Amino acid sequence: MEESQTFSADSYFATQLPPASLDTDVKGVRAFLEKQREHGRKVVLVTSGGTTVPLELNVVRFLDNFSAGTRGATSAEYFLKAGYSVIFMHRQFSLQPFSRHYSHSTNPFLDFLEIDSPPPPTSDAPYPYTHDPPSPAPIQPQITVTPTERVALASVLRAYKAVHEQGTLHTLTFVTVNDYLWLLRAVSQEMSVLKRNAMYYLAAAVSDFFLPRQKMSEHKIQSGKGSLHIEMDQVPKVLKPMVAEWTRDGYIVSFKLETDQALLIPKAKQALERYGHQVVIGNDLHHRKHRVVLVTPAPSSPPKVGDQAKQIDGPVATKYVESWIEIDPSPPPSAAPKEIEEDIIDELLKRHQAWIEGEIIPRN
Ligand code: 9Z3
Repeated sequence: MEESQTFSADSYFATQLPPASLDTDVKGVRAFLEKQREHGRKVVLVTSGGTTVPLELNVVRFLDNFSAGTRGATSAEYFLKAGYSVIFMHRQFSLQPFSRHYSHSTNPFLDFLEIDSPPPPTSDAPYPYTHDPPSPAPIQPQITVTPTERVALASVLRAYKAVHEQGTLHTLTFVTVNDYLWLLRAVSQEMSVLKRNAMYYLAAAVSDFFLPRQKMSEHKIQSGKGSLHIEMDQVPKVLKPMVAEWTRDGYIVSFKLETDQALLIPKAKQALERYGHQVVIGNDLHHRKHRVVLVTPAPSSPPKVGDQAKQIDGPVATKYVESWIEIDPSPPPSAAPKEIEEDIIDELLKRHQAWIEGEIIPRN
């Protein structure tokens, strides 16, 4: 096997092929953005779901990344509710805004439907005539929603229809980490015309390792040779060119996933230090639905007394601020259902507005 190499973003895009749908996707994004600019809307790119890493060119097997797409799909709904337009770039078949309430196994949709009309006669049903029966009139079944589900479903449906009518949601799909990287670069570059009115909310779970196409077996890997050894290369850290080249003045929020909570703050600080973007949201796997931490470079003046935020020291002279967002992990059954994304988006909207108004000075 060839030596593993370190890909820069430039060498990656010079050697790996773009997905076949890239040009069409870019045209769709451009048209969408034009419309949003006419209406003066802010736009957020939400990435969601996990990327795959194929092991063969004619792919039979692949490595996958954990993520159901709940964070991305839920967040997209709260951005839409706040008046943002959303480019929702997600792993094919992962959760999507609105339909997420009733898809996969979370809330089996068919269980909430009832058929009110009588069933059509079956072939062995007794027939009242001696002559040949006329062909039966087509029966129009009446389908209704279970009464207990109507209020919730109507509210989701109303929001879904309004978003479609306003044309504020544009959906793109990826499967592999290669699709994701090409799309991320292209969409970021298109969105850069919005300057500070653009936000990038990178919630997708992206593989750190991949197999360059030059090293992939063309056909299905055979099992005859015993154990399988694969050496993967590192996926380039695209946040760096995204901040420095692809986006102009955009507000970039990345997520850091760890399984050891003690690593969240140091890893978040390290990412801000390396890439120079605006926010890292740290979440640990097992508590991600009710506890996250927003880490940002400290403003030039220290946080005001009474601020929830706590100033923390960075590795060099830079100071960082950590703000924890938590919701009750086991609320009483009588409490209104609460999603942590509502509070995350609420906080980000304020910070993005301050960024637009120039209260936050870029560090680079
Ligand atoms: C996240 O951390 C997301 O919050 C989750 C959401 C994937 C945990 P679900 O889709 O889960 O609701 O089931 N996303 C970022 C994960 C990631 O790949 N981060 C990279 C890293 O941690 C940096 S960009 O190194």
